[in-house]
Amino acid sequence: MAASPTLLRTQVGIVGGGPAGLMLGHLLHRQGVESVILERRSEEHVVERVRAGVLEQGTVDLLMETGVGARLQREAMRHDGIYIAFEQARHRIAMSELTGGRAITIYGQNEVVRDLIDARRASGAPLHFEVSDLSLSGLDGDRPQIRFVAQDQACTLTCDWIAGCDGYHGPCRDAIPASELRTFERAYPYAWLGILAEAAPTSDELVYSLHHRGFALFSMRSPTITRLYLQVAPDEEVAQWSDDRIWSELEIRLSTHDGWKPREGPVLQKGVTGMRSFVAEPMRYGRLFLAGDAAHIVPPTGAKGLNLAMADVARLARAFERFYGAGKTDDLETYSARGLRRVWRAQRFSYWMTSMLHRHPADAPFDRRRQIAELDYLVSSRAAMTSLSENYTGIPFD
Ligand code: FAS
Ligand code: PHB
Repeated sequence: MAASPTLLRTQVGIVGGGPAGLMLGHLLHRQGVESVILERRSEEHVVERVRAGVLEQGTVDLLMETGVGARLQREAMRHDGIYIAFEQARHRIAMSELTGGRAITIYGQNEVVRDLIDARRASGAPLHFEVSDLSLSGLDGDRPQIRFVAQDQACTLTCDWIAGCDGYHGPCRDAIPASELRTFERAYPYAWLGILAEAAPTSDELVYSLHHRGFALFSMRSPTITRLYLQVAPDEEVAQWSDDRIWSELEIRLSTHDGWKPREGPVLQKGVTGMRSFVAEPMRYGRLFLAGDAAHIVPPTGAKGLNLAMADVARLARAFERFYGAGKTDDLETYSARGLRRVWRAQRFSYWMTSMLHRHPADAPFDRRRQIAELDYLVSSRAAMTSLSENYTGIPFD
């Protein structure tokens, strides 16, 4: 490694090449604002990582309006409703009808990431994978710096601003002095075992199911790929679950009296995901702005994580546009407060969906009956279904 670091300069240094970092880089490039994206993992890892699958209306509109929605438009699946199932019966919630036409779109997070990387490459703007030893400094000055190693070369990137889009486990949030940060957390006594299967979906829309053996979710990625989840213990080992055991448990928890059940097929991927709610306040410290999972985590039951990240970077990009375009810092000043209002609304909705649809180990028979009554009320009340629909399809981006 060369003795002296390579010195680099940019307007916005972006840590993290997940959906938040890549989308922010894309929006800034369109505004003529320079940025450098630094990602720790390889391009293959970031693209192949199986995560979100449900896009809110606001996320789809953002991707379309900013020129990275062409493949989505060709390949994604628009869903105007979802099913809620309990006691072996599916109940459809006509979300579009109840929200004046808002819908969800099924398009894998890794497809969004692939489209954004292609756009970044086409723009020629800097995107570095496999960087290491990344650290931040000077956040409370006006020339913050990011030190990192890329291809065995130490580098120092001097920025006007830094965007921490490095997820829950990244270094940016930890760079904020503990005295300046408050965190709020809730861990759930269960996890999700998720599989990707080569099987044509047998339902045209998602099915969220509460069974006395636990939660199950029927989702999809395409006309040939099904995505399914099972509630398991928080410390469950995926090795305990053979494909046969997974399919028989899915059939038990999802099958309905009308004969509906998922079709089996080769399991392409399986993994266990922990469930937590987490919020860091504020979402800004000096010249550092946190966005996406770096600032907040929601349990995936409400399908909000990726969409919150997109809402954050849309708001942050507009704030940078006002700063570089008009020298105004007002939107930068309000970024955190406006972001946290949206985050806590998504936390409330995700907590509600999670508590309503999972078996809690400490549940008493009273809770079981109350849960069924909650679901029965939900699927028989237009007001309740409308409330779920407006939250699930997503509140318009601010
Ligand atoms: P990410 O974690 O995606 O990206 C952060 C990036 O920063 C990573 O690539 C990481 O490698 C990089 N990084 C970390 N440390 C670094 C360092 N020191 N230097 C450089 N780079 C560094 N959300 C939904 O909306 N709908 C769903 O259906 C849904 N399903 C989910 C299913 C699962 C199984 C999981 C785990 C999550 C799901 N989510 C869902 C939530 C998920 O999509 C996240 O919200 C989303 O990935 C957040 O994006 P980012 O904030 O970009 O964080
Ligand atoms: C998914 O398709 O991966 C998915 C769908 C809905 C959720 C979570 C995950 O709530």
